[in-house]
Amino acid sequence: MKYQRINNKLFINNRKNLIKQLKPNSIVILNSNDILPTNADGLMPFKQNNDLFYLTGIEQEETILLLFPDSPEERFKEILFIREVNEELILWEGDKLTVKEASDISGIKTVRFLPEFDDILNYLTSDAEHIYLNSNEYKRAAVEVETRDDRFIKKCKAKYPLHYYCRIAPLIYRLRARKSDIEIDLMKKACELTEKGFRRILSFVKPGVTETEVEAEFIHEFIRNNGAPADYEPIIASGIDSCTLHYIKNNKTCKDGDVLLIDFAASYANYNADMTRTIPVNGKLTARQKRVYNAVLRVLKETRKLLKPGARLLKIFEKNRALIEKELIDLGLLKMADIKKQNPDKPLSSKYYPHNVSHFLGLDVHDVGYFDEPLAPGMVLTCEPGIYIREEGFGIRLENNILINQNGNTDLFENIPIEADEIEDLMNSK
Ligand SMILES: [Mn+2]
Repeated sequence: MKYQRINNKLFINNRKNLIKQLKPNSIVILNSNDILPTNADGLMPFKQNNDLFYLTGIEQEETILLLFPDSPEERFKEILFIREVNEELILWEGDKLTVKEASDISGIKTVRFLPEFDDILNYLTSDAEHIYLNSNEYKRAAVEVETRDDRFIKKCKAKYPLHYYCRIAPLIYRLRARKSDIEIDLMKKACELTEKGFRRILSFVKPGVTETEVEAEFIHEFIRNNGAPADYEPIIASGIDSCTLHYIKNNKTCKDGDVLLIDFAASYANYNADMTRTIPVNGKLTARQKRVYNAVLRVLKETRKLLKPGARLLKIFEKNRALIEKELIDLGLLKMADIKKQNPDKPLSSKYYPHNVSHFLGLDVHDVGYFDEPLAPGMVLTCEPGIYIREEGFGIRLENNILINQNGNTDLFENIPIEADEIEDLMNSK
């Protein structure tokens, strides 16, 4: 890891908050992600399971967390299991975590090596009533591979069939949705790196540069500042491809007169920012591009006001669509009379605005959280309206990251230029 070690109070508090919600006499077991294969003896880069990271801070593969807060033995209330190192492993893979390092990172006093796991679990289960296990319960997840947690669920249920099994995911998701101060600082750092990347490319983009070069400029800035690209495929889409929501080829030359839609951001210590900006390749929006730009910006500002404690995202989506409809009428793209007759399940505006305005943000880019529950302080959400006009060859999306607080919200992107004039000035002052 390249980031500064995180204060382990974060993980200690996260476990404390989780434990409060367990039924009496419960064991919790979470597994890390697998390292997935590519071809031959190749492997994909390792990405820790975010729930496990949230509770331990450990980024090493084959890690297991076991919590048993009601254990009669103090040393077994929290146990972290890590890989046992040997000389050959160190020769090939370098340092793995020592017991002391794992304990310092996580704040867990009892750290054991993996080969002890089965016996310790066996010893503890006779005192336990409930076993909480983890699975990916994100609504839109489409996972075909079996995870380490999935395999463990089968193994555990086969071995201990008479315990009561419970889902840990809903408890962790509600905790993860509300960020603590330490997490907010990490997210602010991700926003800061994103700003650096954006300012760098503002003085770089001109007709003739390639989308690939723009992507590389961002990554250079993120990595040299100890961050990384956020956990999604960057979208660097010039011209007509600004209308393709998930364009990821990023391989064209940017042309005079085109817009460049950039949906790319940094992560820091696994916490993601998520930014979209749309800029003129030649440093000056055409009159029509600017009209659409300002329409999207107005919708962003109006929708941002709705992100406050107690509000519900599903309701905000409806109000946001009404704001977009008004702008689409003013831009001459839709007629009020047609909107009045529209099928509410298939609003006409979806031709120009086929997505929703917001998602939770955090360790996952589409972070865990519940769209139908009231927003609360500590939640971080995106605000990302867009208008895509394929017949005119361009689309505009703008996306900021918003922290809900007691009184309303704070825009974590307040330092990232968004006004059309400011962006044009910065692009022309190289
Ligand atoms: Mn987003």
